[in-house]
Amino acid sequence: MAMQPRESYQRVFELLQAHHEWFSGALPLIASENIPSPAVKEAILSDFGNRYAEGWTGERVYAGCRYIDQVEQICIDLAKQLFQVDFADVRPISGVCANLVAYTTFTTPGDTMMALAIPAGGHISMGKKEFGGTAGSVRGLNVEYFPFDTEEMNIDIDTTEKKIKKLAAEGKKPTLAMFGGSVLPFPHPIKELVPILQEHGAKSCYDAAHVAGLVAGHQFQDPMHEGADAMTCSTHKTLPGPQGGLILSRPENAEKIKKATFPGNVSNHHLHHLAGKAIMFAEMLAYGREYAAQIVKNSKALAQALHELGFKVLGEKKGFTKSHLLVADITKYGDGKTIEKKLEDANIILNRNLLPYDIKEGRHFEAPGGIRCGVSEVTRLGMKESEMKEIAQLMYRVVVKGDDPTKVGKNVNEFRKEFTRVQYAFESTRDAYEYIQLR
Ligand code: DSN
Repeated sequence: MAMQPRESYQRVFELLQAHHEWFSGALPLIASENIPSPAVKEAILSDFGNRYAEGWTGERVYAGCRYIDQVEQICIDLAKQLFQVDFADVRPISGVCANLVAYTTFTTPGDTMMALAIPAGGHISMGKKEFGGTAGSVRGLNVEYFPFDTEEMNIDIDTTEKKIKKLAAEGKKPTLAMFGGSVLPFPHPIKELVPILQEHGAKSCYDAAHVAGLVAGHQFQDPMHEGADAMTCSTHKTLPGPQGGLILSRPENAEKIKKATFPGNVSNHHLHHLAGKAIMFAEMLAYGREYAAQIVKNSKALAQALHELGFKVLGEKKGFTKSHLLVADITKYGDGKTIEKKLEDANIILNRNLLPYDIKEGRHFEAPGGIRCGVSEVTRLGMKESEMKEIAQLMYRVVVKGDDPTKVGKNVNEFRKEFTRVQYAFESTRDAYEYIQLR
C-alpha cells in the first residue's frame, strides 16, 4: 500500500538525514562534485530562491528586485575580477545551459561543431544527435570529433588541423570548436588550434565546467587569455559554489550572449544560487590560488600512489594529471560498474568512466573499463598529499586485494573523523555535512 502523505513527508527527511550522515564519514571523489561553505549554503536558503528577475540587472520585467539587482551586479563584478575578463553572464542555471547559450550565440542549426567524443572526455552537451547529445539533438549541430591521442590524453594537433582543412574542402567547415570537457587531465592546445580555426572563420569556446576553479586559481590553462572567444562552466565542480552555470566572453559578444541567455535559454534564473555564486567567487578571490594549487598537488599524489600500487592510471607519459582528476583502467580487476559498487560499499564514492579505447574494445558506458577520481572535495575538507596516499591504500584494499568493503568502510569512517570542516572559506563554523533542521 502507498505511504500516507505524512509518512512520505517524514520519510524524505529521514532519507536526507541518512545521506548527510553517510557523506560525513565517506570519501567523496566524484570529479564533478564539491562541498560548498556554510556561507554559500546560507545564501541558497534565502528568500531569493522564491523570486523572479527575468532580464538583465536594472532592466527587469518584475518588481521586487531592489536587492536582487545589487547582488547580481556584485556577482558579475566578482566573476569578471576572478577570471580577469570584461564580460560575464552569471545567469545560466547549469553548465549544459551555459553551453546552449554559447551554441545559440555562435552557431545556427545545421552548422558543424568540433568537440571531443564522450569516451575521449567530451561532455554529453557536446554530443551528436544519434546519442541524444545537446549539441546535436537540441541545437541541431553536426558534431565532428577532434582526433584524440590516448598516450598524450589530449587532442592531436596535426590531425585536427588536417581534419579542419578536409571539412572546409567538403563544404562542412566548423563554425564553432568546443574545447574542454568532463575528463580533462591536461590543458587543451587552444593556442595552437585557435589561429587555424580562425583562418576558417570558426569561433572557439572552452567548456571549463571541470577546471574553472583551477583556472580561477591560476593553476591550469587560462582559455580566455589563450584566444578562446568564450568560456562556459558550471559553478560546483572545482569551483565550490552552488549548482549553476556561467559564461565569459569579450564585450563584442555581450549583447548576443545576454539575449541567448534570456529569453533564449533561461526564463527565470535561480536567484538563490546567484547569491551563492557571488559568495563563492569572493571566497575564490581570497583563497582560490592556495586551494587550486593544493588540488593539483593532491591529484598528482593520488595518481602516483595508485600507480605505485599497480593501478593503470592513464596519461603516465605526461605525469598522469595536471588537473583535479585522474582516470584509471581497472579492466585487470573487473568492470567499472562492479568496482564502483564495491568502492561505494566501502564509503569511497567515485564514478565509473569510459576509457578512450573502450568502445573499440567492445565495452559500454554501463560497464566501462575505467574509474575517474577527483580530489576537489577532499581537498576542500583539508586533505593534503599524505592523505592521498592513505586514500590510494584504501582503494587498493577494495579493488586489488579484495578486502571486505564493509570492513574498509569502517576504516574510511575513522579516517574521515579528522576532516570535518570546509577550508578555504572566510567562515566555517559548522561541520561540512551537518544536517540543518528548520522545521
Ligand atoms: N557528467 C558530469 C560529470 O560528471 O563530468 C558533468 O556534467
